[in-house]
Amino acid sequence: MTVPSDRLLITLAPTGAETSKEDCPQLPTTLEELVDTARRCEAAGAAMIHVHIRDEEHKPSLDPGRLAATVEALRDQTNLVVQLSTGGSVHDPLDARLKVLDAEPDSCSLTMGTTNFGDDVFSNPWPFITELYRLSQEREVVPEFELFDLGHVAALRRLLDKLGLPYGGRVHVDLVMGVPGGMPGTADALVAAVAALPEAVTSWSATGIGRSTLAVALASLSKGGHLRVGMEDVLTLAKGVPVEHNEQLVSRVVELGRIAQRTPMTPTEARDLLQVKR
Ligand code: KMH
Ligand code: ZN
Repeated sequence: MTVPSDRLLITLAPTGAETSKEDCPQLPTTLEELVDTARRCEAAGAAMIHVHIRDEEHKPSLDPGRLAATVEALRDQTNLVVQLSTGGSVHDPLDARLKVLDAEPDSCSLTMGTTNFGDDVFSNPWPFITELYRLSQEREVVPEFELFDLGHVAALRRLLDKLGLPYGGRVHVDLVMGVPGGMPGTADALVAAVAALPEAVTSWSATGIGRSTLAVALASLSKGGHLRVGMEDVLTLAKGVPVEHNEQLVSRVVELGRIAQRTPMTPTEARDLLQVKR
């Protein structure tokens, strides 16, 4: 199957690690809430899910048993491509982040460099990047390269030159824009980042954090890119209007895609695009 070029991959990032349940009770943090969100967002047009999990106190967790149970539940109750975050929270140790692959997801995020992250530092030293990449090749997990900055584009080029192509042979990138400390969430920055991508990149998506969400989504559609949306990245629909459910964010980009004459990709098409194992 070759996925037609008018298809739009929508990746749902429903939870993240930064927002607390206290501040945002509608954030899906339990397994039940996550699966329910995933089902609703799949029905609305999402094809892949980028997953961060929480513990029983709703705090970010990389517990191996919980991760495995989450992958199993999402596989059981949705057809979505399941991508686990290896970024975790800024407080997670590197060894726990490597162990995420033990849960055997279809895909994993792989951030291409250290970045200032608001008042914190999101640490991704080069030896960690290469170890995680080798592990993803060995375990046959398709990485999604997360680029927070233009320097991360150069790091991706270096990684591919040194260690070859990912499992499956496709190179899928997500531009994460508008993080305080990373590249700005603007059309100009998106155009510059896309122009700099290595030739080996076969598909790319973009997401704009907070108020940059719409500017980035529209710029990405204009450049033929795909989209990531969800409450990991944005908590308001407009100034003072909170997101009540992730489905609202998916539905909004489905509508933007319709205007841009892009049809949401099915999970089966996404599997083909990314060449995930199952
Ligand atoms: N929570 C951020 C520190 C990823 O999922 O790979 C890292 C992050 C990236 O969200
Ligand atoms: Zn994430």
